[in-house]
Amino acid sequence: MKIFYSEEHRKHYPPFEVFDGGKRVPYLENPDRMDRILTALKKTDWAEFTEPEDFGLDPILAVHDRDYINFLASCWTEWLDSDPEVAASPEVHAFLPATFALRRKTRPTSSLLGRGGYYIMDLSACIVEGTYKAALASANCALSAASSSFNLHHSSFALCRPPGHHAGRDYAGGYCFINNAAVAANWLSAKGKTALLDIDYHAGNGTQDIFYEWSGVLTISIHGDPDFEYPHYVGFADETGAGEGLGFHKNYPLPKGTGDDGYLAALDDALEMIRKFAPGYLVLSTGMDTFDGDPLGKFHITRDGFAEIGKRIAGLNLPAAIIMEGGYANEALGENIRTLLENFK
Ligand code: OKP
Ligand code: ZN
Repeated sequence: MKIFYSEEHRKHYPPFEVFDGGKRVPYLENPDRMDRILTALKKTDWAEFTEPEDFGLDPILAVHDRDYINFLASCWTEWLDSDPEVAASPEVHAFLPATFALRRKTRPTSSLLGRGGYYIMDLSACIVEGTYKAALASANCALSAASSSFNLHHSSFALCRPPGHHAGRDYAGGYCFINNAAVAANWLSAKGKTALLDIDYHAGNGTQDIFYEWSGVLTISIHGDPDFEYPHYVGFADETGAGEGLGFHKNYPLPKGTGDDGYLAALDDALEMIRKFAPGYLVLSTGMDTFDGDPLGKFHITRDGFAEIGKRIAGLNLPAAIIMEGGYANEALGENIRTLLENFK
């Protein structure tokens, strides 16, 4: 199976993020995550590592706002120019606004912090020198996987970092800047009917937003109930799409403590909905933070659970572009991914 991977992610390694309560902590979405997966996959005889192709900005601008992408592109150098303290020791700093715009009756203003608070939704999407290039390379991994799944009619894996499913058309959040899976699904939808299934522990709010009023891509997310979990304000069961897209979005908010059985029941329902939609392609937003003991999750999915989840999704018999999202139990991450992917090789 082709695995699309770029070293470009390494320089996106902010020195901190800010947790609930204002706690400044080491950045959880770190390069070690990729190393763990690389190590596990290199031990197999089926992982075929490939550099992503460069697709340019057009497929990205098909799902993202141009001014937002321009903001990502120049944010760090503007931040560096704006503050001598940052310029003196850039390695201990990250760009992070402290005021955020509500989407109701607000507009992006021209100052850097005005744009920052408008285009960023939380304190985990820290921007440093390498962020924009890493985000572009990550999107190119997803596009390369989409194109490979289309050309070879076989599943492929995009080892994306930073992840993407919290990023909307014009905002970053939850470690995400460019919505890799949405970019890939939008690209694939021009080739044939496409379904996007998001199995990350957190609701795929960005993906939901991007496709909400469109029937071209069926989007489904299985996640911790936003009533208690990040991203808090979206991902509820009664959100099913709007306008032309009504009926083409589905959320499965699940309770704290969900284990393999509860999860697989929701998954079976989701897979039934995908079968009825009868797509030609699948995009799988793959987060491993449903794992028992993940520092950001409250589910108890086991390794055997991941084997079964992979088996049932592979049972759709669709060429899948498998896109890496979250997963922060680094010691288990490599083997968990390998276990899931074994079903698609
Ligand atoms: C990204 B992905 C801690 C604050 C939450 C953001 C989590 C982003 C998850 N209570 N920080 O979906 O894995
Ligand atoms: Zn997640």
